[in-house]
Amino acid sequence: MSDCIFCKIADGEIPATVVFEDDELLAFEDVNPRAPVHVLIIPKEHLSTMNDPGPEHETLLGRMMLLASRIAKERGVSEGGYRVLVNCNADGGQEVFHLHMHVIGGRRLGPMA
Ligand code: DGP
Repeated sequence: MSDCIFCKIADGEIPATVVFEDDELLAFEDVNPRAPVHVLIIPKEHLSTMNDPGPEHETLLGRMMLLASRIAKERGVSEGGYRVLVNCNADGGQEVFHLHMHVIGGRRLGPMA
């Protein structure tokens, strides 16, 4: 999608600190980290929100979750604990309308707001 900032990151038009990439997924450091570990996982396919995936995206979503687990292990936060979340639309606090999963850890996060 031409005006989507995360599509531009996936296309290499906007720089990001990439931590994982394959043909379907990209993971990169959040520009405004809320914790020592704050990585975003996106599908390269443009899906705007968590409302958009269909049955055909089942494997893709599963791969995103598995990648979150892998990144947490690689960053050394898996045993201490971490949070995986997806914000959806206005009430969910979504700011960038390209589906993304946050992997946040490295400090005591406390209860969900
Ligand atoms: P959300 O509220 O779930 O839509 O969070 C969007 C996140 O995306 C937010 O934590 C900041 C991050 N972000 C926004 N623009 C950029 C960018 O250009 N580069 C990177 N690396 N992260 C960005």
